[in-house]
Formats: sequence, C-alpha cells, structure tokens
Amino acid sequence: MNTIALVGNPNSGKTTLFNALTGTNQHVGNWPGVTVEKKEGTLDFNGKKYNIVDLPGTYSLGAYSEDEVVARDFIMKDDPDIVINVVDATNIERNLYLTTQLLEMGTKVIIALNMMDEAKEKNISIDIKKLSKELGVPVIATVASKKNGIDDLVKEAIDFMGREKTSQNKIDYGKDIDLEINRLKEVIENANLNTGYPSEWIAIKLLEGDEYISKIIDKNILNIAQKSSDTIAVAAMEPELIIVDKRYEFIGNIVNKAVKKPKEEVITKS
Ligand code: GDP
Ligand code: K
Ligand code: MG
Repeated sequence: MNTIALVGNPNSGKTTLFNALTGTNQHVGNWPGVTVEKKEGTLDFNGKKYNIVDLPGTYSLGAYSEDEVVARDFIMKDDPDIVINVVDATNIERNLYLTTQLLEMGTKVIIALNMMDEAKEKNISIDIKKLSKELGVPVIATVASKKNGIDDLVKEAIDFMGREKTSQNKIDYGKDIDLEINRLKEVIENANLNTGYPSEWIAIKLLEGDEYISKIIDKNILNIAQKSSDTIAVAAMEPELIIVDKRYEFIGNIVNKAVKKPKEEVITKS
C-alpha cells in the first residue's frame, strides 16, 4: 500500500484534512520510543487503498522537540510515497519555513494551501500558479473544514506519486556556506555512514549545530564540521544564523511575487 504523510504547523488544519481523507478508517497509537501520538488511517480512492499518516504538528524540522524528530525521521527513513504539506494560507510566511526544510530534505512534496476561506475573508490574495512555480512543487487550494479541494488534492498526490519529482527550487545559502556544505557532503559520503539520511542534509544539519545529528555522527566528521563552521563564522557569521536568514530570504522573495495582502487602510477626509 502506498503511504501519504501529512505535515504542517500546528493549527494548519492537518487533522481536519486527515479526517476528511480517512473518515472513520483510522487508528491511534504511539511512535516507538517516544510519547508522541501516531495517527494512521486508510483512504479509499478509485478502488485503491492508501495509508495516510498524520505527523505531529511542527514549525520546524530541527531537533528541538520529539515531535520534530519524529516528523523528519518518518519522512526520511520510512520514505512515504508522497508528503502533503498543509499550509495555512492566512499565515503563509511562517508556514513556508517548514516547507523550506522539506525542500532541503529532497522530499517529494505537494502543498495543500488550506484555510483559503479565511484568507479570502482577510483579503489576502495568493497567485497559486506563481507560488507553485516559485517553489517548484504542486499547490492545491483547500478548505479542509468544508471538504473543498480535497478531491483535487488527492488526485494530484496520487498522480505525483507516479511521476518524477519536478525541479524543486533550492535555497541559496550563499557561497561561504555552499562551499562547506559540498566539502562536508563529500566527507560524509566517503565515510559510508548508513544513517538513512541524505549526506547533503546531514551537512546542513551539522552546520546548524543539530544536537541529534551531532550525537549519531562520527567524531572525525564532527571535528571537520566544526572547522567548517569556524571558517564560515570568520568569513561571515555563525552558519546557523546564515542558514535561517537564507530560508527567510527565500520565503520573502516568493511571498513578494505570489501574495498580495491588503494595505493598511488610510482614512481620508474630504
Ligand atoms: P491541526 O492542528 O493542524 O491538526 O489543525 P486542526 O485540523 O485541528 O484545525 C484547527 C482548526 O481550524 C479547527 O477548528 C478546524 O475546524 C479549523 N479548520 C481546518 N481547516 C480549515 C479551513 O480550511 N478553513 C477554516 N476556516 N477552518 C479550518
Ligand atoms: K480557525
Ligand atoms: Mg492535529
């Protein structure tokens, strides 16, 4: 059975979408080793069944909570056939932060741009084609609470499963960081670590000082990563700060092109 995983910020409408997809066909358990709730269900579509997994709601995919580690481990190690990233259209900048990290992971991802009713009410207009083009991933508008857009979303998700990944856009971290990412990536590849994580992703995480990855990685590589970090810090600033900045810069450029929010109203008296 193919697996579809749902990821998104808390309150983006993930569980509402999960319920719309699975109906009463669901069960709740726990992720092994942690107290985080695991929700799975079955979607019936065109005579086929699909396994749907509702991952814990997170703002990021770092190592700051069990929720984040559960979500990113599932995506990279259990390797779902497709990830649906639920994005709250009324809070798009903040929600896209998680999206940038899915792109970094090289995940096959499609966006459910949810809460489109509330966005409309708030006069936020989103050019979906442009958003999709700028991110390099399919974007489907949904109102999960009214079951709007769900069919289109499912069709796109299933269709995408059978297609090659399109050219997802990459975050440009600048040359100081890129140089060290590439160096580290090579060292990691040559070490044949068998971590289940992509080497480039590990390289980024090491430069970010990810505690979880630092614990499972070879001491030699950690030392090399520390030198890379120091080199970057001397040339520019702490790599962790640059990487976060660059993610927001990437988001800012996209939002500028694809999202129009109402200007603050100016009251004029005649
Ligand atoms: P989760 O934390 O991501 O699982 O979010 P929930 O599914 O629990 O949804 C949070 C709240 O938003 C609930 O009150 C839902 O009924 C509501 N909600 C979900 N989707 C939509 C939507 O598309 N439009 C509106 N207006 N509300 C929604
Ligand atoms: K709401
Ligand atoms: Mg939920």
